[in-house]
Amino acid sequence: MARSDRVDLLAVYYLMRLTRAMEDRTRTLFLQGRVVGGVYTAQGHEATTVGAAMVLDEGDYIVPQHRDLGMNLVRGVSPRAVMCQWLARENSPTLGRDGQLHIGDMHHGIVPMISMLGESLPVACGVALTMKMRKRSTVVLASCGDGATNTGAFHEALNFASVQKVPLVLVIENNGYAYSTPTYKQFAIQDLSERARAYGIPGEHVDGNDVFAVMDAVGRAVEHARSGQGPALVECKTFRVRGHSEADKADYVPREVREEWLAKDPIQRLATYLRVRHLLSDEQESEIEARVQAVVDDAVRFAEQSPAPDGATVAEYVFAPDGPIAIVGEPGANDQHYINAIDTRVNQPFNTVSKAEEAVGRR
Ligand SMILES: Cc1ncc(C[n+]2csc(CCOP(=O)(O)OP(=O)(O)O)c2C)c(N)n1
Repeated sequence: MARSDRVDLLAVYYLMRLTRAMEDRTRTLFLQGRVVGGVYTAQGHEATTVGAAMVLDEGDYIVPQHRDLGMNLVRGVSPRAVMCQWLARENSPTLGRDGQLHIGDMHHGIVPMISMLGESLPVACGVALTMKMRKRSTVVLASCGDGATNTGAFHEALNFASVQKVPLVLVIENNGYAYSTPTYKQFAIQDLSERARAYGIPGEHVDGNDVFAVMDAVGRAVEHARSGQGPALVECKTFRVRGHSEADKADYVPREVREEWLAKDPIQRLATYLRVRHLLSDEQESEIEARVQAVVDDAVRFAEQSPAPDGATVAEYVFAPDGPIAIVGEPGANDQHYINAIDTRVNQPFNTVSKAEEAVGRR
């Protein structure tokens, strides 16, 4: 049975629509001057971001990137939290210190992204290695854009993951551009999935605007990783309908390319599929529409009623007051092995369950 046969398609449809509606509303707020920073959307990616996360199990981890609102929503991050993040309010996950999706939530299995492209991937390998060493059947799903696949960290991560056979699934969201650089100026191969062969791991590419193709391919990769066979890669070919950010008009995208992709809108495609098969009635469509709007309205209202952070505390929570790594003694005064100089708190054996983990339970 294909993986997509096992998911609730109306839930998928709702989450894809919610993802788009959240971003649409933020664009409006941005134009009204109510958003503090930039707005980075992923209109057009919804089948990839929602579809990929839908096939995970509850205890799995994701390591999402800057356009992965859909993944965050599937994993249970609340629209209120996201809106507070975008409007830089104090009760956002980063306490109003970051206006983007640089958020993590270990209770929902979300490892926060690193802003430097590609750098999250070795971290994802580390999480996957930990799961393997703890003999968990947990899978780690990491994502990155086409541009990020050209960083050294991407290649080091895939090589490491392959050699160590860690349970990592890498989803490449190939939307044709890294900011304004088209893929043909980034790499000389047709499909990024080809890169998997260089590391001896399975790789396939799918239409990233077809949520069924995404769920089935990522589902296969997840099963491969969960069964102990090591990492797998899925390239989802999609299109970023808006600019890199709202400050970018994306006039480097040829009109015919844009039109071709607009005709393949992932939400419309799923709606048509559901309609033709009588899986989505007019009444259900209206209910979903109303629910999406109510959730977005509630998130905006909640965020706007939330206070901005107090300027006097701006440096708090930015630097660790008592970081895990301590310098022992004066330089040169206390010669010892590097490993011994590292505070014992970060030097626990792998099978030790930390306090944070106890709090989260099974993870
Ligand atoms: C190492 C690094 N270089 C540049 C940037 C600035 N930057 C952020 S997103 C982005 C575009 C990334 O393109 P891609 O990886 O294809 O992902 P997309 O934004 O298209 O989803 C750039 C250049 C960065 N964050 N990190």
